[in-house]
Order: sequence, then C-alpha cells, then structure tokens
Amino acid sequence: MLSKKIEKALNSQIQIEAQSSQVYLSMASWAENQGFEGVAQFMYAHSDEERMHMLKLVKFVNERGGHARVSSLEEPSAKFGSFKDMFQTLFDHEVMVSASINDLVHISLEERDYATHNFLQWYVAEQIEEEALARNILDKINLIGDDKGGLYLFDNDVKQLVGQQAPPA
Ligand code: OFO
Repeated sequence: MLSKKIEKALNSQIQIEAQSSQVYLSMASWAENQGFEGVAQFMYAHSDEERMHMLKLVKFVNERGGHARVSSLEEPSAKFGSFKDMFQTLFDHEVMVSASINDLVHISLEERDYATHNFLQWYVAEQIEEEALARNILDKINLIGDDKGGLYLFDNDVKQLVGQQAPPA
C-alpha cells in the first residue's frame, strides 16, 4: 500500500511525464514544419516514450492501492528558435526530470517504501540514458552551427537514433 506522501509524489511525476510527452510532441510538429523529417521522427518517438513512462507510473500507482490522477497540462511552446535551442531545451528538460526522479527516490527511502524504491530504479537508469543521448546530440549540433548542409546530414543522422532511445521497459 502506498503512503499518501508517496502517492502524491508519484502523481506529480505522472504529470511531469505527461508534460514531457506534450513538449516533445510540440517539438516534433515544429521540426516537421521546418522540413526536418529525421528530427521530427526522433521527437515523435520521444514523445511516445514519455507517454509510456507516464503509463508505467499510472499502472504502478493503481496496482499498489493508490489512485493515479490525470491532470491538466500546460500548452508547450510552439516554436523553438533553432535546432540548437530546441535540443538545449530538451537537455534542460531531462535534467529537470532527473532531479525530480532523484527527489522521488529520496522520498521512497524516507517512507521506507522499498517496492517503490525498486520500481524507481528503472527511471534512474532511463534518465542516465536520456541525458547522455541529449548531450551527444547537443555536441553534434554545436559542431555544425548554422551550416545548412551540416543540418541536412544531422537530420539524417538523428533518424538513425529513432528506436534506440529507450532501454527495454
Ligand atoms: Fe525523458 O523522462 Fe521520462 O522519465
């Protein structure tokens, strides 16, 4: 059985994962509008992944006798300036998510909820992957700068990353 404190913290994480999915969906749509098919595919897949992260939490909360909530979300930005800005926003967002997962892990230990602690280890590992991937992409885009030919190749490169984003659930 989940304590009220853990249930509340897990529900906040559900909202963060849902918000992440919205933000990446908006990035996908913006990239698609700019004609960057690879980046758009990558962002659509990333958005789906965040929804999967959210669903995993929803099911866990309900299985443990809590009530998973579906809350309202903020409208994400529709424009992201440049691809560099967009991937910087993605990286910053993932760092924020990691901090939130760390807080959750801390609360699970305080509450002596070892089942939740164990469940959260998947998210800890996932955040290491996601931050590394975002950093890797940012490094590439920093090398390219505003070079159009470079961006074209980058778009193709990013396409290859689709499907490699997630470790098995
Ligand atoms: Fe990209 O973050 Fe979910 O967990």
